[in-house]
Amino acid sequence: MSNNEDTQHEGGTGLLLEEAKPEIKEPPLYKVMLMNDDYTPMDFVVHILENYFSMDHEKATSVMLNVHHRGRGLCGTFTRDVAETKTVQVNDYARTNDHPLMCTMEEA
Ligand code: TYC
Repeated sequence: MSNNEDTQHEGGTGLLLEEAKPEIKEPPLYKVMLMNDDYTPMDFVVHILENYFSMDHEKATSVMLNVHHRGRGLCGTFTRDVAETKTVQVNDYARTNDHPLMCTMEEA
């Protein structure tokens, strides 16, 4: 089949109309980060990582300790809406429990 038959249609008008090429791009991804602070209990951070980021206890403990020692750490990488929802949920939950824990997002 020629390119003409494949993508262009004359449609009886005398004009050749080329089909728009579907442009499918991956959505941009965002990193959700946890910040260290001096007051949030370690158990609370582990609980957050298990419940909002589906980590098992061992992984959650290792990520929490990484944040504790290095200042910040990655919880996961998500599309924008999911990253925004998780960031807001974690900050709201921390504030509800009177902890200063900070969760942020940034472009991956
Ligand atoms: N630094 C906190 C403590 O010593 C624990 C902690 C870890 C806090 C990770 C926040 O994102 C955090 N209790």
